[in-house]
Amino acid sequence: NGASRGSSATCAKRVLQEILPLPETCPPEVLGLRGTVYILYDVNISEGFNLRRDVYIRVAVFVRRLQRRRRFRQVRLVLPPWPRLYHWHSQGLQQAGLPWSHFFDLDSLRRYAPVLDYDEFLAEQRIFGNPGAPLVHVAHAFRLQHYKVMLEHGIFRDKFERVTDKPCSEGSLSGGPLLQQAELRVGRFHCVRFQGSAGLLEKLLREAIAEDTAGPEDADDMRTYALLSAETVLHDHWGDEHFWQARRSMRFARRLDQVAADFRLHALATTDASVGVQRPALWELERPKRDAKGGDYLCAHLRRGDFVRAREATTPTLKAAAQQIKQLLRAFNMTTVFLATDATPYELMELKELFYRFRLVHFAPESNAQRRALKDGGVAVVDQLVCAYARYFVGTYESTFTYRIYEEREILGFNQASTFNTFCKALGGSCSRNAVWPIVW
Ligand code: GFB
Repeated sequence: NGASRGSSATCAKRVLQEILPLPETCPPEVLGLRGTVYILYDVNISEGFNLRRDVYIRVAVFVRRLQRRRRFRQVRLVLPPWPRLYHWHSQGLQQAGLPWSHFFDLDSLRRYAPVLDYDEFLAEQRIFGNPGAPLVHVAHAFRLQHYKVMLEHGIFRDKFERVTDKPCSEGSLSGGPLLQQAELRVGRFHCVRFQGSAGLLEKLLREAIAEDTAGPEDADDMRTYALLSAETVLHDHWGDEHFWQARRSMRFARRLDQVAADFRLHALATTDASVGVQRPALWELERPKRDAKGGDYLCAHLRRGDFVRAREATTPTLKAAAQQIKQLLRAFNMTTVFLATDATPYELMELKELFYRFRLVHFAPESNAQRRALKDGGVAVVDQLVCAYARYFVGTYESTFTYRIYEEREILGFNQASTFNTFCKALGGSCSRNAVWPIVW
């Protein structure tokens, strides 16, 4: 009913003026949203920030490919609000339900894959939705689960199946807290045993679409699907050029970049020009290089917290870590170490005492206002950015936080020897090192 739902000009104007949400509706075809398939996804609540970044890449590469299919030309990937993560300890900060724009440059992400922050998704739904019922209908939600036995006759096969032999409900938080969003109403909820790479999700979605589509007249309706526990899904091809394009598009929010750049300037006398890193404004224009020099400091990412207990065999003591850092500083004729760590204030004090002849620099927000603005997740990003520009980097064994810094330095153009380094449990011992996964252009 075009008359009651508004003219195309009015709708388009309203969208452009960004006066959403409106208590009025516009038909989806007016906005070019006809046939749009929204894919929501979520990650198990226990997973940390940096594994979540990797899960994003798996899904973004999949969705970008999916766009090539006629049925999915209008696909949109909805970014799940960041729940308060287990590692974000600070009290008195609003750290639940953060948008992706708090951490990442969405324009940059969007030049790789058609993503929407959750509030943008809601706004899009409201434009053509039913004004009296501000609920979003999720046609199918799939909670992905691992198979109990992965190998069949010794072979790993990509496969999935809906679980019918056990009860399956939305009730629990496992699968992530996405479905706790007040606006979402799930039509059909399924538990699905899933094993394989993201590409297999296309089959899962097509099956669901076929179940929902009664005839050609509603084939073009807009629909929303949710994938829960998306960390179950593997990369289609880990580490190939598509992985790296998606990774390069994950530029941090400019605000965070600026805080890190200011800190590098004031605390470490380092500018982009002095470190030999001049990034083009658009990630697509970046070109391979290996001549980044880095600031006159070493960065160490020293993971503490749960690693001290859960990974005792590979995590160095504070003393052993300090010995290794000092050995590196001497070897590279440097005097300054920037320490990125989730150590407690008490551990930090202990560390400072261990560096009495060297300069130990650590980032902490300069004011309460800055702490409130950055939040724990933003402070961690600043740490990663400062490490990314160091002359030499050493990180923690099997920490995804460390791995994301490796990747950042690969993009910035450092030589591999200055990047892929790992703390050992003790100085001088032989130990397992993190994998070396160089950038592919
Ligand atoms: O990012 P993440 O998954 O890395 O989780 P791992 C660690 C979190 O701890 C970060 C904080 O997201 C930060 O919130 N953190 C760690 C730091 N290092 C630093 C640092 O240098 N600076 C700041 N500011 N914050 C995973 C865990 O950790 O390891 C899982 O998420 C599990 O729960 C797994 O324990 C084994 O990969 O290091």
